[in-house]
Amino acid sequence: MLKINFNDNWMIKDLQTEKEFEIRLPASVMSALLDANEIEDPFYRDNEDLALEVASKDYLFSKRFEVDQKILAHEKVTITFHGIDTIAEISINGHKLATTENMHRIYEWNIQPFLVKGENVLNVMLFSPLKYIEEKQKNDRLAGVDHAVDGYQHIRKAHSMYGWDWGPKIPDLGIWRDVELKAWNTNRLEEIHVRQIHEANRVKVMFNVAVENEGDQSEITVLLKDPEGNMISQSIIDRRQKEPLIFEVENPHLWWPVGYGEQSLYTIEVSLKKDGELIDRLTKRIGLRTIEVKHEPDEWGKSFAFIVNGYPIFMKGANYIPEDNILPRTSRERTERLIQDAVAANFNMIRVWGGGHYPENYFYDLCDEYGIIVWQDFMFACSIYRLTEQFEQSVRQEAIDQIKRIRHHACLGIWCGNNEVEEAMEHWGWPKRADWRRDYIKLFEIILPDIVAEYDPQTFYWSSSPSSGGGFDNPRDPNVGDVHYWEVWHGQKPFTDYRNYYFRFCSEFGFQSFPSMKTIESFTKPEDRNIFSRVMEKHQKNDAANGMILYYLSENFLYPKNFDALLYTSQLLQAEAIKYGVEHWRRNLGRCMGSLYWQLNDCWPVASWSSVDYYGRWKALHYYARKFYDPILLSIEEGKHDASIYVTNDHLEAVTGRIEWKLRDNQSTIIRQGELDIEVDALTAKSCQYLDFKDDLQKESKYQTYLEAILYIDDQVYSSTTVIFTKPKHFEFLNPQLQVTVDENDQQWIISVSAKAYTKYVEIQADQDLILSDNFFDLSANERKIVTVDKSSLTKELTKTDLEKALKVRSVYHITH
Ligand code: BMA
Repeated sequence: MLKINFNDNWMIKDLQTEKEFEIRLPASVMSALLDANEIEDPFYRDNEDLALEVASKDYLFSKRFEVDQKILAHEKVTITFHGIDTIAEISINGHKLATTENMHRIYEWNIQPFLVKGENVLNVMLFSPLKYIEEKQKNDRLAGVDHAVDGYQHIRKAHSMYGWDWGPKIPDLGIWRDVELKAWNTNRLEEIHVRQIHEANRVKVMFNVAVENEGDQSEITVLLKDPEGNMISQSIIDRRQKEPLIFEVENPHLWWPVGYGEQSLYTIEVSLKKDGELIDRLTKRIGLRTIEVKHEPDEWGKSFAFIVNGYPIFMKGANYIPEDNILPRTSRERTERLIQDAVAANFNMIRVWGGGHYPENYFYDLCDEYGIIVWQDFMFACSIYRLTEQFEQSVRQEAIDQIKRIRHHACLGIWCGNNEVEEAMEHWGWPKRADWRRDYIKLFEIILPDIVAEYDPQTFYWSSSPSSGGGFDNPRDPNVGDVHYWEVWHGQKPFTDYRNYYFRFCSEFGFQSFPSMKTIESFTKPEDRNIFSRVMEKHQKNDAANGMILYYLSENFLYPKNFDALLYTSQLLQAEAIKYGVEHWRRNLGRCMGSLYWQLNDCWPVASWSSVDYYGRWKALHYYARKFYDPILLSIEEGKHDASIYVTNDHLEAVTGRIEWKLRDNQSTIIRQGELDIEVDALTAKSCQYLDFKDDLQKESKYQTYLEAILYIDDQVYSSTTVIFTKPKHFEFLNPQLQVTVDENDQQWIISVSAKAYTKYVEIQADQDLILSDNFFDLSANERKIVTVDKSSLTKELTKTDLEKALKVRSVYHITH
């Protein structure tokens, strides 16, 4: 088979102005106009407003290409569009091939009959995605969220491109994935479906291979290579047999999520031969593993637990949204950095949220390689969908396209029908219309599970997130299935409210913060730097959020001295809130089996729930996540006058160690102390020590006393934590007089920080972005905290003096001083 990448030499034409620009795919109207300096960066200040005008027009994408006799001689010549965004008419040399209306589909057409020798013209007319939904919504008003352009749910296009409560309204148009030309004769490989049967020390790998022309007797060979690249089995498929081909792999190298073992990947190569000549080949990488979801009645309700290779594993991670609102700006490098950030923060799961788009192949490749399990939503979120015949056809085919593309990946853990549609229909005050409910049940509880059962029967299907199993049966039940918990934040409940629930799996909960000053500088002028300014409000998409941040601020911290201190404090609030929930659920490991906070990343520079901002900068929450998702978590559940020290062990082996605890005053003088040896079984959380401090936490001392706990493993400090017994705003923090020194070895910068008094949330900053081994940490007086930076992670070389000069430190005391 001849395959030609068709991304080069395209033109885009604005049909109103008749202006034309050269482009290379993937490309969008916004990216092309930006590259041609025709528009200003829509992410800067309030430029977003221009985008709706751009998106209200139609554009022509076209490509002229030469075809020679060699190509024309093939029986079939097809053109494959891996992603068209969205409403389009495709034609070749004036012959209309098709119209499209689903960005999530992969389209292919035979163009052989229309090709001519010499120059050919391929046209893709892209029509305004705004006009399209306006029309549809006029005829059939469907409920949805109000922060997106009205009617967005009528089109199969990433909802969040129309705006979300963290996303700009930039409903771009384009050809967002590769285009390929393929030419072949007789036959070709269509697809391969792999299933696995795990037995003691053996995996049976079953293959089903489909070819385009089943009547043709070309020879199909399947070959399996182990993770080192050695061939372990090879066989020719007997085409007369309908049974799948089975390879038995003895002593398999299993694939594990990160932290549990290797991410071993086997390779399958399928080749198609005609009269001894290779005519097509297909390669896939798979992992040998089982991932099941246990959803069974138990003493608390009904579980929701991921069982990987037989072990119940607590899922730790966050929700993933599109990485950029302007799709061609994304890249493998950016995605890899984000996944490395996830791994650095001890994630083992990422949930691909249903209001965006299905990620690129490299996203799943990277998750395979790094050991991140993917919770995959189908792309439906927070809305009613009308199952017209055309819509149903379109989403059926979309599901089939995407399942076939993704199903072989080791990382794929679950298919989920939608985000929050069942919950919205029950609890968001929408009319309970029978036609809406009928279409919901049909799509999410009949059509999609049937398609998953047919095309990927080994992956668990869950109808909605959150859900208790479907059928509008109390989707918010805290004891059944998964839960999205938003009472902290949207409901203005205190952080402590998380402790009232023992969810089986919390797949969403979140808290907003502002990004760092550097990120804000990227889209503002100095005069915009006030959170209520027009520009800052443009970059805050949740109307209630600034008020919410200020409310929680008033509950927890002193009033910040300036804008930068406010940004810093907002990140502390976010980090503390999420830590409160996660530590509690991990202390209840077994009953609760997963925590995915909202949200990992941003699609533009904005105030949001993310822990990593648009530029990849870690907020305080991401450093906190690294600690609260540590596989061995030391945590303190503090009461008014008492505390329990817990250790949660996510490893498959028991852990032994020693805990030291010290009750100290604000100058870190020890009031009481103790130590204990601990042993915590595999996959268990244990309350190791209960401490009663009624006598120590008297009227005044309550505001000056903190508890510190240190966990030693193999006589080395493994981690430490502190708690106070009042809100930070009421604690009498003294001036810590932070001292910083810098040292280096070949690989690392070694920064050491010390304080003259107890302080919290010590942040180290520099001009250059640094990813530190720890940040936003607590510090007792006269104790040295060592933080390292890998030199290889820096974008610019630094000398010791440069770094010493550039370093800035602050802590809770500096919110007001
Ligand atoms: C959840 C998500 C998103 C939203 C977020 C914050 O419900 O599913 O729709 O962005 O809350 O409000």
